[in-house]
Amino acid sequence: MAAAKKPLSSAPLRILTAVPICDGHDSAVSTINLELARHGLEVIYLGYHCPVSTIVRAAIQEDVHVVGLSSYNGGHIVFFKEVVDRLRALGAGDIPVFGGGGGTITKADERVMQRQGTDRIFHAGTPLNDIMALIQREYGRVLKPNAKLRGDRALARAITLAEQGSGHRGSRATAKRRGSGFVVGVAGPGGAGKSTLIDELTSRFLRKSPAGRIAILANDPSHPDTGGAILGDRVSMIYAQDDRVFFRSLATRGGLTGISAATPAAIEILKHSGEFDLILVESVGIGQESDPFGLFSKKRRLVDAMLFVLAPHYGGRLQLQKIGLLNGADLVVLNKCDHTMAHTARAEITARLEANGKGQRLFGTVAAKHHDPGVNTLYDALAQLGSLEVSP
Ligand code: B12
Ligand SMILES: Nc1nc2c(ncn2[C@@H]2O[C@H](COP(=O)(O)OP(=O)(O)OP(=O)(O)O)[C@@H](O)[C@H]2O)c(=O)[nH]1
Ligand SMILES: [Mg+2]
Repeated sequence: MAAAKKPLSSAPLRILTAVPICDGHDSAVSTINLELARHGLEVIYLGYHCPVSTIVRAAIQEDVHVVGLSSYNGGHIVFFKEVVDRLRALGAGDIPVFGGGGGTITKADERVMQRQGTDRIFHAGTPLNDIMALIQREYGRVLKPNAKLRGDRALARAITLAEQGSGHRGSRATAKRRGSGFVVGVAGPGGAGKSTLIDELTSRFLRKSPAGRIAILANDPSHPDTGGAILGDRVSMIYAQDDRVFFRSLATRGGLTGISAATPAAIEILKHSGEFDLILVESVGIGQESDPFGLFSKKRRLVDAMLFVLAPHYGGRLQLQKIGLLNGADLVVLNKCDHTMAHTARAEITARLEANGKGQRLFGTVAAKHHDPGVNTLYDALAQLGSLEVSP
């Protein structure tokens, strides 16, 4: 089946998909996710076993066109209603909710669910092409400026408008100017552990700044042929599921700089809101020549500090020489120090940084391990750099 081609410049439909709490049936939604991305949609997938609060928070912050739930555990009538009710309670009742669950959701159940606010159910046997065509036809509305939106919803819409290139700055009038908005760019090769590390840093922030808020902008690549994307950083972050975290996934939409063209505006929007003490911006997995945050640019540096993450499999000393960002990074992290190659890697990277003569520190971490002492040391250095609150 040929995937539908979409020009990268048009704003793709964004959908949040998830499997409800106490349900591990994720194979259906995984099929649907791939198909949606093949049809040019941007999919933010939350995984299985998702509580209502996580789904609704994500729908609002990601400013999606629609929420799609895949439910096989038999609790659909109650669960879909709770999602719809909570969206409405938080001023986001205009985000439609639909779903599927094969034979476990009957036509009679659907009628009850529709009365409670669910848009529609895709029943067993519905061809995938029909599902895709209907979603594109029924849910692809243009998301417009809306002065009535408040809080995270207003921030999220401002970022959406920036993605559409309208340059709208959003919640200027409501800016509280509490947080200092220290912006840290996080870059490194694909799979080095950027998202895992950001999640662990988030857990330290939430513990050490009990009243503060943190924002995360996570860039992921769009598919070059279809324009679709599975924006997978959100699902790999556990601590980011907290009301004190504002998390937004951004697809690169054809840009090849390592970040979305809307990222600079999104950073401005978050900074300007005054809501956040710390703003972490993850680039897509990058190569030897990239400079996503403009460290070497004559124009403007996008971030206050840059954290470069490497895993031990970077090649050898020669490859290290070629990574330009090792000259510009404020903090350099060797992650996956649980790997046997880490010992040699640490020595090679230390030598590379010493040759720079800029006093750059190398931090060894195992981001996949909770409470890793290396991540603690890294967080303390980051907090010091950004003058963040550090309660014991
Ligand atoms: C595969 C499967 C499993 C796999 C799951 C693998 C995985 N990672 O997902 C395994 C074997 C692990 C499993 C385990 C269990 N399962 Co099971 N499982 C199934 C099975 C056979 C197929 C479900 C499926 O993936 N279908 C494929 C999808 C693509 O097709 P579809 O379901 O027809 O969906 C269509 C639409 O609804 C739509 N759709 C679906 N979701 C979405 C979402 C969106 C956003 C959209 C747009 C569309 C859409 O897409 C399809 C298009 O035609 C069903 C039986 C059945 N035939 O439905 C039982 C079934 C769902 N399982 C069942 C049960 C009881 C269990 C277990 C509790 C068994 C046990 N005692 O251990 C465990 C629970 C596991 C858990 N942790 O939750 C029951 C549920 C009964 C109920 N709710 O009343 C069923 C119905 C089997 C039965 N008849 O008893 N299961
Ligand atoms: N062994 C080990 N695995 C890790 C560590 N940190 C992360 N991982 C694993 O490495 C894989 C990639 O981690 P991510 O955090 O998604 O990496 P990423 O750099 O964000 O990846 P992209 O966003 O796709 O570029 C995941 O399977 C993690 O669980 C670590 O310290 N040790
Ligand atoms: Mg990532």
